[in-house]
Amino acid sequence: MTIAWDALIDDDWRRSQEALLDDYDHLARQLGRRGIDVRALQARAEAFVVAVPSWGVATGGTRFARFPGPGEPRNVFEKIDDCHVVNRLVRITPDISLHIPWDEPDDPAALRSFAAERGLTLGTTNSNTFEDQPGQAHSYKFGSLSHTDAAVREQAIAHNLHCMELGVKLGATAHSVWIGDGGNFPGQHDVRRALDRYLGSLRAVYGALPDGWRLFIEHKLYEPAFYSTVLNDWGVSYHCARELGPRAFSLVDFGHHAPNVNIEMVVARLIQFGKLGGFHFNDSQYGDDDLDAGSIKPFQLFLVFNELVAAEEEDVAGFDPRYMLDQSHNVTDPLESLMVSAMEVQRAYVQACLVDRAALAAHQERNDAIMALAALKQAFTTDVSSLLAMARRAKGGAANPLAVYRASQYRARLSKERPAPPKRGAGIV
Ligand code: RM4
Ligand code: MN
Ligand code: MN
Repeated sequence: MTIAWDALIDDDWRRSQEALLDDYDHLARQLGRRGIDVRALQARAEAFVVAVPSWGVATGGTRFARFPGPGEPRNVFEKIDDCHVVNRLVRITPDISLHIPWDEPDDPAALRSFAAERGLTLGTTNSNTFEDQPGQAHSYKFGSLSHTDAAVREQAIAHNLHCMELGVKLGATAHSVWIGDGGNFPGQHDVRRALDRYLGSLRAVYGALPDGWRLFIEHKLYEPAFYSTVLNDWGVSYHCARELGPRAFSLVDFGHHAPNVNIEMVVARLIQFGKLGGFHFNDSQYGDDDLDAGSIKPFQLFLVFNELVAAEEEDVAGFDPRYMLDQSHNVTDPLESLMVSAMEVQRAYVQACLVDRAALAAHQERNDAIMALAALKQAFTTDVSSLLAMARRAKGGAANPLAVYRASQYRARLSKERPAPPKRGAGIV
């Protein structure tokens, strides 16, 4: 499909530039009064990146139903095309996190160059041992890496090794493991032995980690297991990452905690212990809702970035988190959700860069709680929208990605080019 993206982006710019430049000048003066250089801040906004999940460009679903949208990608190449549109407009999502086997290419080299031609990389592989695949010898119904049966564990280990071999061909540099292992009934599991088995399996995975790679382990409180999970919280994740070795790290998915958990505290501790590997950004109201990042609790997202930016500015040794989105788009056009979410994550990052850290430290030293909060709120309430738009513009992206996307009629055209397959089921993605 040929869409004149550059022309659409320019049209949008012409329409919005007067108001945008006005807002930007105002922001520059406002920040100037606080001793902040707007250009330096914009450079940080431009350098920010967050990866998109290959599984996020299709409509998600719940265990009740999935309501597919028009023009859904039918294969991994079409998924890359969609990711390209997102990055074309927002310019901060040049990397893709790939789910195997959902998006396993027959020809990895072809996929890698297909992505590279679009300015995209495939930086992280994600294994899937939470469902069975056709022709698989052993079922994961009762677990995978922590299964009681060594043959099942071996199969799950082999799948992870396969993901990493594939990832090397794709140019990936990290492997991410999330398992659905756990129990639905008290007594179903010997919880200590299950964790021992999980760690034993992960040692084999870690041992096969390619040179220069990192291993991310992702904890989750519940679902699909509703009573207990093997890697249930960040403490267990930290323990396992430490047991495994220096290239193993904990990955924080926003939706995987108990309600009201102070996620910024979790983040701060993992930074402090040198084990923060990365993020799966999303938002939630009740549980692992996988709603769009920044849509429910933007202040929480900001507070997480407050910890991240503090670590970045302090040059904390080994601090190099990888940012990814991981959401389920059930009622929106997935590409619109991905664009908005990426920009919301970037907004939180930029706002956190505005925190007057010297003032905050002084308030903390004096135990001046109200002024400490005020320092954070000053940064959080600063409207950096015009700066984000200018950062996009500087990188060839759209001032208003949603407006340009809608003007392009991309989705309407896709629905003709990608007719829906006859049968579509429920499920996560
Ligand atoms: C899980 C977890 C994983 C994701 C799957 C689809 O809840 O968040 O990261 O790969 O969902
Ligand atoms: Mn996740
Ligand atoms: Mn999840």
